[in-house]
Formats: sequence, C-alpha cells, structure tokens
Amino acid sequence: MKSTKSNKLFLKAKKFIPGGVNSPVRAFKSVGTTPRFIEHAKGAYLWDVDGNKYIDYIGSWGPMILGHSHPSILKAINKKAKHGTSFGAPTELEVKIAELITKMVPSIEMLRMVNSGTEATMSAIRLARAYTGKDKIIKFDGCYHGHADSFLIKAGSGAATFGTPDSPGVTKSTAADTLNATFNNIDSVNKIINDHKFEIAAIIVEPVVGNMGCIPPKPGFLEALRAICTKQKIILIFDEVMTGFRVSAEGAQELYGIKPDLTTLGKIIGGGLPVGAYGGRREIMKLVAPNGPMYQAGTLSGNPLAMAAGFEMLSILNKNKSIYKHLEQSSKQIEEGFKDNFKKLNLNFVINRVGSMFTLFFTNNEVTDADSARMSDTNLFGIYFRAMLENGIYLPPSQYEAAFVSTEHTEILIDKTIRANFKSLKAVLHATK
Ligand code: HOZ
Repeated sequence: MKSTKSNKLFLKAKKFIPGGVNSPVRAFKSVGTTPRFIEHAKGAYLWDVDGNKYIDYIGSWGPMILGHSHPSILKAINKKAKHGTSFGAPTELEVKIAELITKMVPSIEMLRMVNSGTEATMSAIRLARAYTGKDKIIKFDGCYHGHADSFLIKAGSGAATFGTPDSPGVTKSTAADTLNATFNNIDSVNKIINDHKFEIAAIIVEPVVGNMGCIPPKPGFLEALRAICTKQKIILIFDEVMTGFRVSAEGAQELYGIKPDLTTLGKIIGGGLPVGAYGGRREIMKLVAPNGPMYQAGTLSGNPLAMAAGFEMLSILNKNKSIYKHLEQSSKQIEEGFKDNFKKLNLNFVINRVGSMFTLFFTNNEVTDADSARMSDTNLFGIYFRAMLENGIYLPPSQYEAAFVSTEHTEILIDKTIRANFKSLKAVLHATK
C-alpha cells in the first residue's frame, strides 16, 4: 500500500504540530508506523490522501454509529449552516436536544452542553465536589476521562499507550485528590473509602471501559458501586462518552440496569461534531451557574451545527431501536469469526466485546482490569495492526483503545475483516517464530 503523500504530510506536520498530530494516539507511534492522512469518509469506509481505501473500525473514536457522512446528518448540518455558525446565545435546537436526551436517558433530568468529553468530566467532578462539599474523587486505574489534570493519574488511552499514565504538569496537590481503585474489584474501592472516611465526593467510572481496550464490568460490580455510593453519599458518575447511545439507546446504564447520579457524554451526541455534556439528577444539576454557584461556561457550548448533527443522529437512534439488535448481530459475527481464526491457528488470544465495541488482546489470560490489559504483548499488537492496515482494515492504533462497529459494516465487509484478521494473525505467528 502506497503512503507517499501521507508520509510527506506527516514530515511537514511534525514541524508545526507536536508529534505531527492534534491528538497523540493517532500518530501511530506505538504501532511502529506513520499515520495515514484521511481525505474523505463514507459509510464504513475511509480514503487516505494516497487513494487507499480502508474499512474503518475507529468511527472517529465512537460517534459514527450510523457510519460516516450519513446523508440526513449532513443535510441537517448544511441546512443549519445557512442560518449562521455560532451565536453565543441560546437557540431552540438546544432545548430540543436536551429534551430528547432526557427522554432517552431517564437518569439525566437536566443537562449542560459543553464542547468535549474532557470538559464534561472535569465539570462533573467540580459539580460533585460542590454538591457534597468534599474534595477527593475515586477513579479506576486505566480508565480515561479526558485530559483534565485530575484524571491524568494512572490514566488509560493515549496516556497508557505512551507509558505516561501520570503526566508531568499535574501538581502534587491535584494528584493527591484523585484516588485510584482497581476496575472490577470492589474491595479496592471499599479500602479507599475506609482510608478516607467522609472525604470522597465522587466515584467516576467508564461502566464499560473503552480506554484500556474494551473491558466489560463483571456481574455485580456496577451494582456494588451504586450501593456504596448511595450508602456513603458519594456521587456516582458514569462516563458514557464512549458507551452512551452506543451499547444501547440509553447507554451502559440501561444495559446493566444501574442509575448513576451524573452521566458524562461526548462526541456521540454531536454526531461527529465537537460536543460533550454532563447531566443527571435535577437536585444536583440545580447547582450549576446561573442557577447555582458551581461555575462553568463556554462560548461554543450548544453550537448550532453540533446540535443539528447530534439531534439528527439521536432522533434516528431513538426512532429505530432495532439498530442495536443489528449492531449486536454484526459485532457478534466479528467476535465469532476472530475466535474461529484463533482456533484454526491454535492461538489463545482474548477478544472482549460489549455490543459494538471490541478489542483483541495479545495475551492468553482474561482481561478484566488495567493490570491484565497490560499483560497484552503490545509488540504483537503492532505487528497485527500493521498487517490489518495493509489488508485494508483501519483499527485503533493502540492496544488500549476499543474498536467500533457501525450500521454500515455489512456482512460482506465483516467477512473481509475476518479474512484480514486470519492473514494478520498469521503474520503475528510468523514474526514470533
Ligand atoms: N484518546 C482518544 C480516544 N480514547 C483518541 C482521540 C483521537 O486521537 O482523536
């Protein structure tokens, strides 16, 4: 596969942009190659500037549930753009999308739009602190909640990919307020709470982790978190930036039947445009300015183009719940196809999947938390990633990210993916001989 133009652009980009990219993981650094510069996308496909065509399993890191360049989402954006692109003033569409989200996700009684998942999570913990009058938060080793200072402690995603789970620049005093427990291990949560009696404002969790690769919660884990938070008057925050409207119409909270106090949402509710939101119980949300004293603001919050794209996508998902059955079926087909390939090649690698999110880990042991995810051989992942790319499959370029399936991934594309997986696993085997 030719990558002359991409390589040229990357060389030039490195002069002006740190690492040549505007978000670290997309540099392909940890998978031993250079990024493809994307020219356009449609349905399940991406085309790069060298004319290569890929079946895309990143889907802009989650939001492309209906595939790229969905006609009615594009139409909604274009129509809105004719009326102006930003006002810094309220619009009717903001009310409509807020109403729709509260209808689709009943635990969200009120919400505030922001511009990214990072803004959503940093605002949510500020709100939890304002509401409880306590300072400390509990997060989970390997979970990633964006790049605000409070979360860059034992963080997943790019931070784990590049071996910088604790970023320099985060002050000691900020870090001291973030306590890390082990995902799927309720004893680790209880221990922290016992050691810090009456100091914990919130527990924030990815209910299905996407940022150490895909890791599902063990039965009972989220239930136990809910019970502890209720008993100890701690705010339970579900970070559903990846899982909201993806693993079901109501997100992971519906799938597992747990009601968090606050939920953070991200890119998905913008249908691919930059958006985030935090919301939850009215009693807590009432503290947000100008209703209450918890300050948070943003000129571009509720941007009309983003609201138009988001409203259109959520309306489609709300009206067509069968989409989730379809996504489950096609994603299951991928899981089973990959597992079949493992058998044929006598391999015991692990594939974790929840709905249309999945990750292949290069380890023979169950992956249930950050430590077991770290057991995965990232060198093998790199070989696999490069082979898949050569075979026209565009995967997240890190072992610590989830792949996403869209409604545009048809049977034919899935068969192609399974065949490419077979060839790429053979390349992994060959390299280890
Ligand atoms: N860390 C992001 C996903 N978990 C990557 C986003 C990007 O590079 O665009």
